Amino acid sequence: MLTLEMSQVKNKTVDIVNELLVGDGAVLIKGAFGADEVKVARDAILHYSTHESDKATHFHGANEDKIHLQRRVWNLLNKGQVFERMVQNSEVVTVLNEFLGNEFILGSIAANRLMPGAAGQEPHVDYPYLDIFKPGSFPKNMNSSFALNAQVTILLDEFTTDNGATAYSPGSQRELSWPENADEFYKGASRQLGEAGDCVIFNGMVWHCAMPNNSNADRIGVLIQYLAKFVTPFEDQKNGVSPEVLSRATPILKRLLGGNYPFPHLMDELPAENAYGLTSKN
Ligand SMILES: O=C(O)CCC(=O)C(=O)O
Ligand SMILES: [Fe+2]
Repeated sequence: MLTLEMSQVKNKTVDIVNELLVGDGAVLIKGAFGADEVKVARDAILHYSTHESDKATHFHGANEDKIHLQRRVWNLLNKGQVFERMVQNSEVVTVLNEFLGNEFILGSIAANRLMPGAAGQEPHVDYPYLDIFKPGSFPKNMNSSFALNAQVTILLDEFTTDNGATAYSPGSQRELSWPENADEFYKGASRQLGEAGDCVIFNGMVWHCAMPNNSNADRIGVLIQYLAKFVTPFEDQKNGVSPEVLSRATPILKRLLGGNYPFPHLMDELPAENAYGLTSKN
C-alpha cells in the first residue's frame, strides 16, 4: 500500500489517484489528524455508542450473538464539530477532487467501534456497489475504469492484526465484483495497519472488511464515504444534519452536503427560461 506523510499528499495526487484506480486500491496517510482531534472524536464516539440505542450495522454475516460488539454511530456531523473538520480535510479533498470529480459529495460519516470479542465482517464492497452480487441490477458493462465512491477511514486507535484492522485484497477493485469466496479472500488479504491519527483512503470497489477484535480494547474508526456528485447519498443528510451545523457550514461543507447539486427538480415550478447548456446562467 502506498504510504505517505500528510505533507506530501498535495504533491502526489497523481500517484495517489493511480494507486486507487489501478494499483492496490488503498493509500495510507500518516499523521493526518493530531492527538487532540483524535481524542475528542474518540470520546464522542464512546459516548454515543454507549448511550444511544442499538443501530443498524453492516455486513456482519454470521455470529448474530456478537452483533452488539460491532457498534455504529451514524450521522456524526451532528455529534461534534471535530467531525465537520474531518470531512473537509484539505489534503483529502484535493485528492478526491481528482479521483471523484471536483464537485464530489459526502455520502455518510459514521463510526465503527469494534469492542473486544467483535466478530468482524464478511468481505464486501461499499455503496453504491454494495449489492453487486446482483450484477444484473447494475448498468451493462459498468466497470472499474472510474470510481463513484472513495472511502476514508480515520484511525482513532492503532489498527493491528490483533484488534481487527480492516482486511483488504490489493488490486481487487479492478474486477468490480462481489468477493464470492470469503475463505479465499481471508487467505490472501492484506491489512490496513496504522497508528491513531493516520487515515486510509481506499476505492470502495476494493474487497475489504473489518476483522475480529481479539484484543482486550476497543478498535474505533471513523468511516467517511464520499461519492461522485450524482450518486444519491447513503445517509439522508438533507433531513438529518441539524440547522445549527448547516448555519455554520463552510462553502466546501455545503457542497459536500449536496448544496450545489440541483436535482431532482420540480420542473413545473422552475422559471420559464433556458436552464442548462453553455449559454444558460447555470
Ligand atoms: O471498520 C472497518 O474496519 C471496516 C468497516 C466497513 O468496511 C464497512 O462497514 O463497510
Ligand atoms: Fe466497507
